[in-house]
Amino acid sequence: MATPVEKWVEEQARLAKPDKIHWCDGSEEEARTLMEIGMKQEKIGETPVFQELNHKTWPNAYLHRSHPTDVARTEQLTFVCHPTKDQAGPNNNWMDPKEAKEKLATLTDGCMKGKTMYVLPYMMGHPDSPYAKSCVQVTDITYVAVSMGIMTRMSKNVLDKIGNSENFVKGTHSVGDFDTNKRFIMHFPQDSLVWSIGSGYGGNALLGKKCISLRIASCLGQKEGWLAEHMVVMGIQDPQGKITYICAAFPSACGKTNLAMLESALPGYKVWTIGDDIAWLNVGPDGRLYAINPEAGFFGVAPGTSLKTNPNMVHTLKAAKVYPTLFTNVALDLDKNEPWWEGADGAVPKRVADWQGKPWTSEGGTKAAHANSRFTVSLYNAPTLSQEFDNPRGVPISAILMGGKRTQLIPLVMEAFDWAHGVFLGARIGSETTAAAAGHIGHLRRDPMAMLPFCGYNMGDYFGHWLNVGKKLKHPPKIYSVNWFRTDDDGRFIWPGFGDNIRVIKWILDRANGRVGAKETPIGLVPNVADLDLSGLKIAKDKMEKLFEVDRPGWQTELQSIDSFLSQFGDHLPAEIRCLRDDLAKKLG
Ligand code: OXD
Ligand code: MN
Repeated sequence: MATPVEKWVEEQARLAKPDKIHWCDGSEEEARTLMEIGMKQEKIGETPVFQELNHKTWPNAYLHRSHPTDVARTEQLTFVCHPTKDQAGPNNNWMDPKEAKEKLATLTDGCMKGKTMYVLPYMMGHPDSPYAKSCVQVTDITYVAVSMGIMTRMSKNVLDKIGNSENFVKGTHSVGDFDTNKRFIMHFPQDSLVWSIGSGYGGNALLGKKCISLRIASCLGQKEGWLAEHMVVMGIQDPQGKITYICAAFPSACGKTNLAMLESALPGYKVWTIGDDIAWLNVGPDGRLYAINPEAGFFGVAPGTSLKTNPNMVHTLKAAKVYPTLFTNVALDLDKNEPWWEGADGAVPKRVADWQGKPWTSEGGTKAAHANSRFTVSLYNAPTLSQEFDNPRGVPISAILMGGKRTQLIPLVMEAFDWAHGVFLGARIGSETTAAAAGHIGHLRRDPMAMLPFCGYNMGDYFGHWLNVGKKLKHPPKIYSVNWFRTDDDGRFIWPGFGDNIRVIKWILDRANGRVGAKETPIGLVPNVADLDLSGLKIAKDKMEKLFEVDRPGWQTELQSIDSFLSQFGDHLPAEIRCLRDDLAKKLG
């Protein structure tokens, strides 16, 4: 008798009509075979799917050049198909599930003719974790199969674990013919299903990532009483050797990966990485909030990564202990056959091919690497990997940081008065947009908890769910708004960021341990500048103070912008959030 997984795979194959079906086991050996196929047989246009890089200097590294129209998440083509539009909320594109499935079935019909269908059984989370989810994806490109091997815990054991159960999250994926008019990333929370066609880009095609671990998981979390969040999870070891765990939510390309493996500028502090993008947060038996990272790899932005900005990532990329390391849409140093990007270490190479393989010079006014070029690498290669990474119970969280890229107004750090106020801080997070999603760059967009593109249901209800989770916590973590990106009158960043962010984190740990006080302002609790460890930093006192001043007229304008954003959620916006908003208005006068 066929198992539910086998039946589902048969159904997918009947529709997509592949020549062959290959069940993956996630092994290193299998990855090598898939890389060979990607280098020798499979092509996107005229370009092989993989190209071997210089393994003397970049062990086990490969270059992937995507279809030129397929370089970022396409939010306009991403849908969440709940039975009603209201359930999806104004934060999601919505299509009736029946209509969506008919559309996708037409596009999928025969889309794998002449190709192999790879079946990927994988876990999000450690297989022994009570919080993990069993998943199965089908795909028709080696790039996705290998990337999923890096990013998840893929193994045939998952099939045994699922056994005769219907309880697994399904992902059906095909690159189709990369036609943007036939590209859709559709989510069906009721069926625990993601159906994606027409794109091979990470966030659109590695379905375990944004689609399942955030959009589908957020819906599961709402039902089951937990939170799926766009957050870093990290441990900070203090000079006494005590490790405190925190989470941090930032929109895409705001430095989450750098933060997750930061090299401390303060002596005696050390960061241990658990995750750089996604956290699943559950209320533990002791009433504390526990975090796991459901992923097993990094899918990070390459440009700007160097020994100066993120030495631990450079070491990770060269470690090659586990699985291949993939570089997508970076430039190529033609003399050395090495990956290159703007902001990489060393001088600009003499002969460079850009991300599309075209000859490039620095005089041409274009970037050699795509602004959203990426690396995909196993977390097990990271020298900063936390010993708790594989702990099935996760780690207890003492503080949650939330922030965005704001060049004005928002203080460097500010503590919420309590959990509910923290939810309000998170609900109004805004960020100047980056290259991780297709569209304009540099506009302010509200991005609550950095989840706007990833919350799989009405965000008004999501704020309510956050409030409810808080009520179940006996020891809720403190919530902080942070902003590393304030600029001065000349447009220069005031705060050095990167390894110096540990100074802000130290204050947060000091707060958690009751070692320092804070100043109450209408917007939240800010540090007394004297309590921040600024040793060795040269920032003028007036500039430092500017980082914490409350600019009332600026906040009045901000409040209007927050109001117009939150008003779209209508009755779904919890009364508690409305009260907190009115409170803020009153305090600002
Ligand atoms: C990502 C993103 O890829 O947020 O992590 O876009
Ligand atoms: Mn992300």
